Amino acid sequence: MTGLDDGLVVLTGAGISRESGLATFRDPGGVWSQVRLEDVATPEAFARDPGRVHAFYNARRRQLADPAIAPNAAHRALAELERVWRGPFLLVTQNVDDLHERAGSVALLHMHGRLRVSRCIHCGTTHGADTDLSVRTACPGCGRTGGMRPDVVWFGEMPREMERIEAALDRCRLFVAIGTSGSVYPAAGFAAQVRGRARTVELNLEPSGGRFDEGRYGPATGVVPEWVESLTRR
Ligand code: BV8
Repeated sequence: MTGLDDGLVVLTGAGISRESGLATFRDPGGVWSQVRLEDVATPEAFARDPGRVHAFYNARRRQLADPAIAPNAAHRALAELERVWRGPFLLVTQNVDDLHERAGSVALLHMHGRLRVSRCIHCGTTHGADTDLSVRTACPGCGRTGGMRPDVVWFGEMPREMERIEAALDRCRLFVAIGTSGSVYPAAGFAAQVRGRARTVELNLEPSGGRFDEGRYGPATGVVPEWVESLTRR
């Protein structure tokens, strides 16, 4: 039985933000049913048509800035779990929204980058991005235009802080995947990577098809607080 002193890694995906009003990617009506990822979420797409890629991310950034979009009970439950956890704790999110940090999570890592940050291709500096980006946006660092991009990880690009993630996976005794379809690697491979050494749990609207020691299914705002409660009331 894992205790509060063991290493814990939490992986989240778009499902945890669904009840905050942000679409998932692969559910019916999701992001990839509206636009092809090859057209907006690869370096090749950005080189081919930067305006189209900027429009895709500008629309998502504007939606995230809507005051109606706020952390939900699942985000808050994970922030509470981090506060009471005594062992090593790391929350790895595939999400580019900022709802985990707004809920109070601190030991948090955005392996696919962040929507509200921009990066200059010319000088490499990163900057807060709360308004639209375009090819005409001048870099606050070097002043050049044409090089500002969303600081997110596109398909074919290296996910962020993989060494830190691998170290946390190596020492964890409990791994929980929340609101992710397990479609995107390397995140989709984490559960198999720790199997046998850590207890693996899936908290999702429905089974993703991945192998876990335990599964709890239903909307994240119900399932995640209940699971946290089951861990912390012992
Ligand atoms: C890379 C950021 C090399 C921008 C995204 C094998 C090994 C390595 C790579 C590959 C491999 N096979 C294929 C690859 C290449 C590729 C890949 O995985 N392709 C897929 C399509 C097959 N991977 C890459 O290119 C990655 N880079 O591999 O570099 C490397 C490898 C290892 C080590 C070093 C280097 C980069 C991938 C990152 C791409 N960027 N997004 C942006 O957001 O626009 S991916 C995108 O998908 C999002 O980040 C999203 O988070 C992610 C995963 O999707 P999910 O979050 O799971 O969302 P989804 O809609 O799929 O599922 C939602 C789930 O929620 C569902 O299960 C649903 O039931 C549930 N749900 C719905 N409502 C609720 C709910 N659950 C609870 N409550 C609810 N209310």
